[in-house]
Amino acid sequence: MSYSKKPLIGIIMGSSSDSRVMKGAAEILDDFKIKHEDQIVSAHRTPSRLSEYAKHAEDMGFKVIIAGAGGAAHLPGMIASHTVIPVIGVPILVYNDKNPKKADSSKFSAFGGLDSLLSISEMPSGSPVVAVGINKSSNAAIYAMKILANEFPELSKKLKNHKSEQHDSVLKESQQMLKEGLSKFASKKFK
Ligand code: RP5
Repeated sequence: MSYSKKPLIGIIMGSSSDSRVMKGAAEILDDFKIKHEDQIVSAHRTPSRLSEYAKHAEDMGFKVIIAGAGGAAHLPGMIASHTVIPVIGVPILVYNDKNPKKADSSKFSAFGGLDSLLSISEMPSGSPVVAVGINKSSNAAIYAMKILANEFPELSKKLKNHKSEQHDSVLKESQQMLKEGLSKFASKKFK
């Protein structure tokens, strides 16, 4: 089942470095057969693309934009300031290994992703962006589908099934733990 012939969700990220985290959003949307369009838009390396992308998103009829960025993470907020399409920000713990010659310390954000989380969630009044947890791109995808589900009752049904699958899987694990005892259960699960 596909809800629309064209993508209704735009996924953007500030750098190819972010793709390893952002693919989590694509994977869950693919599971639910929701079309999405994916691009790299860097707020500081390609600033002119910000307004171009916002216009493109509106022309495409996107219902939600998922925007991931690390460090100063101004991409989600800047996109939100150019459009009324809801933007879900994914704060990314920067991990850059594009240049293997760099010292290890420069691969990670000095602030462990808190920098991106605060940059995204602390948008000044008037231009809101919602933020999921650090690196939680799959939650951004689920949240985006909840927005779409207002228009597509079948998607709403699928999301309810997803919830009950989560319920059943916890129940199954709990029964297993009850049967085996905690020590055996944990050592089998995390060998
Ligand atoms: C941000 O800078 C990007 O979103 C990325 O998380 C971070 C590092 O980018 P690269 O230097 O790895 O391209 O703009």
